[in-house]
Formats: sequence, structure tokens, C-alpha cells
Amino acid sequence: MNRREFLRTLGAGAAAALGRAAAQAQAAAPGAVPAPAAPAPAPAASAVRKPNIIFILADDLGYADVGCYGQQRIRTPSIDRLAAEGVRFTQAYSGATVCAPSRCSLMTGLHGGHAHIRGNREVQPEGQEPLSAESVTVARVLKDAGYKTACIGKWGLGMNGTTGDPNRHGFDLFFGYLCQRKAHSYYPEYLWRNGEKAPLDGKTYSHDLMAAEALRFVRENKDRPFLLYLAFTIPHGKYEAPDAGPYAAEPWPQVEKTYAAMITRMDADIGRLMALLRECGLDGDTLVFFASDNGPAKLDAFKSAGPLRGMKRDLYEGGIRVPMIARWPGRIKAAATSDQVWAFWDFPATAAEVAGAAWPAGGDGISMVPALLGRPQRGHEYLYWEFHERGFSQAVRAGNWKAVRNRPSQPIELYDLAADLGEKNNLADARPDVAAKMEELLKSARTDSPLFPIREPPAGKAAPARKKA
Ligand SMILES: [Ca+2]
Repeated sequence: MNRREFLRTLGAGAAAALGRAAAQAQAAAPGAVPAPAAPAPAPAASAVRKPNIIFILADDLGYADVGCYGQQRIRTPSIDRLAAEGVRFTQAYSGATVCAPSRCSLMTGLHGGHAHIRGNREVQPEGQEPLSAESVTVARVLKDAGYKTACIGKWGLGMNGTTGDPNRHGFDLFFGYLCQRKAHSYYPEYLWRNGEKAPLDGKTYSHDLMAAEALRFVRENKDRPFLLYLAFTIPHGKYEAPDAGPYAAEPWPQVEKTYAAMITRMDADIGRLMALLRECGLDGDTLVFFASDNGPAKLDAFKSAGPLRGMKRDLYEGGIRVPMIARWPGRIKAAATSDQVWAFWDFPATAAEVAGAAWPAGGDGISMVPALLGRPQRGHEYLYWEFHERGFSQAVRAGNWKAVRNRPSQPIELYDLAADLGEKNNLADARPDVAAKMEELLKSARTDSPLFPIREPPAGKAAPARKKA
């Protein structure tokens, strides 16, 4: 049985993953292998200039931490406006359930079963496991296509001078935290600018510097195509903000005021960035994404994961399903909602198509340009994640079936996301046929990594039985 036949035996759920149009094609011709949707012509082809691309990434922001995804208490008018002017995806996924591997997927187009970086692997005294020299990044491909490229914010994929240096991976400009551990303080002694330490006084809120740098980069490059990967550190802990913003008078615990103020502060900076695009006449020439790198970290107070189970470090939906908004006036229909299933490893192929460039074959991603433009979209056969803390855990989604295995020696849990978004009703015993097939996917979706070996949790540390976020 080949992969396609195998997936077909998973039934209607798998068809759903193929995208609505492809699923219809499959229904119309039973037994036929659905042809991939013809790639949409690159929007850049007819444009005077190649479109700019801005990817705004929040850090540990939950699926429901912003208003347009159901948040009631934290004010996010600018992000909500992005959604009102663009498309809001309800089934988009991060690359992983923690920072570094999620960002590796976003940059390289590989999911966690194939990526070089599959976990937060720390390097002392500063930094994380670096991207390999041969890793192909979206920045490299766009730079080669004539783009000016910047990463502003948190990198986490290798220090300056290593194979993971962002300046060696296609970024003309890097400004921010190379090491994600250092980003745990919002008042650092220094940030990095293109491999040089930029000293600070320890009293300056680093987010404000990164927001200002983003505006400067856009202004300086308004006359040529650019890629801006704006990896804000908000709302990752520790929870620090210069003030409580509009929440100062709320009768909330201080940590909640701070958390909300951080998100609202970031939201205001996103508003300033959008205003600058309008001021520079770049609105119609700029595709803007907004997403988060993984689920919420700690706080239950804001119901940050909404109806989803789990949080950061879980492979339940709350750990990996993230807000994803795309705005491109004149191209993307305003106030649209899409249930297209896609993930961070689709971003490089998507950006390459927008830029009129070729993304190298062999990755895990699919260009989501058709979905962005409201056209028929070829979907994924399945999505795969793995996680290497607390032992080794895995998850796969095929159609509406979702399987999670929290440690190698445990049986899988099986959920039907269409009927059970909160992953409460384990159907592994009721549907052994589906469970067995999902188990095959958990094996075949990955290659072994010497850096990130499969292992049981250390003795005495049980696999996650975490409370709901
Ligand atoms: Ca994160």
C-alpha cells in the first residue's frame, strides 16, 4: 500500500486534509489520486515590484490570547484589524511546542521529524544548537531573489560565528537576541547587531528597541523588496513591562496586568508598523503574517489556549495550534476566515512563490499562496511534530484524526478533532484500525537524529500529566 492509498483508508478525515477542492475532486472520481492543485501564478509575476513580506512572530502567545481568536480581557486592536483586513486561519500550526525547533521549521521548511534542530539544545555560555551550514533558509532564497532581508528580535538558532549565525543564512541585518535564554530578560545588558554586541544600560525595554528597528528597516528599504522576520519576544516570561498600560486600574494580580500590558504594547507596535506601510504607500505591496511560535506558557488567567487542550510543551492542540493571520490588501480578501490546515514549515515555500523564487524540492512544506488568495489549495497528507524534553513525544494529524504519544513505551492516544477539539475522548481502543495507521505515520514521518535521540523520560519523571492551560 502506498502512502496515498494508506491515507485514503483513513477515510473522510484524510480527505479533509487534502483541502476542500482536492477533496471534492477525490469524491468525484473515487479511487483517483487527487492531482495537486495547479500552482497559482506567482503574484510577483505581473507586479511592478516584488511584494515585501513581513512575518511577525510572537513568543508563547496562546491561540486565544488575542481578541480575534476569542480573548475577552487583553486588548489587541491592531492584531484584530489585521484579521479584519486579511484572512484569519483557524487551523494553522507552529513548527514545534517550544521556541528553537519551531523557528527552525519556519526558516527551513522542515518539520520536526526532518529538521536539524528539534529541541531547545542549550550551548554555554550563550546560545543554542546552531543551524547546520547546509541548511537552506527562506532568507537565503529571498536574498538570492533580490530581497533585502532582516531578522529583528529573537533568533535562537545559533550564535554569531557559528554555522547558525543569521548573517550566514541570508539575513543582511540581524538585531536582537541571538540566544533565546538571554531573552528571558527584557532589560538586557546588550543585544546583538550583525555579530557585534550593542551595549545597553540595562534599563531599556528591549522590545521597544526591536520595534523601532523594524520601523527603521522598513523606512530604509521602502523602495526595494524586503523580507522582515520580526520575532518579538512578547509575551514570553519573565513577565516584565515598563508599565501596566490600560490595565493599571484593573483589580487583577500584578502578573496578569503585566502579561496583558506586554501583549497590548506589542499590538500597538504592530499598529505603528501598519501605519508606516500605509504612509510609505506599501500596503498593497506587502504581505504581512502574524503568528506565535508555540502555545501559552503559564497563565490560566486569560484562558490563553481557548478551547484547546494543553499548553507549551504539550503536543495537544494547545501547544501547537497558533493564531495565524495574513494581510495583503488587494490580494487577500478582507475579513476572511480559513480552516486550511497548514504549518510553519509551509512558510518558506509560500514566501518563495510570492517572491517569484524557487524553493528547493525535498522539504516538507507546500506553498499556501492559493489558500491565502482564496483559491483551491492542495493540503497536507499529514502534519507531524515531535518533542524531546521529558523523554520523547510525538503527534501526527491526518485529516481530522490526531494521534499523540507522550512517551515511546506508551500506546498512542487518538482523537477526532472534528468532534472533539478539546482532545478529551481517546478513541484508540474504539478505532484500532485508525490507531494502527497513525502509528505507522509516527514511524515513517521521521528520520533519526543523533542530536535528538529517542529516549524514555528520566527515571522518576513521569510523562506529562499536565493540568490544562
Ligand atoms: Ca516560544
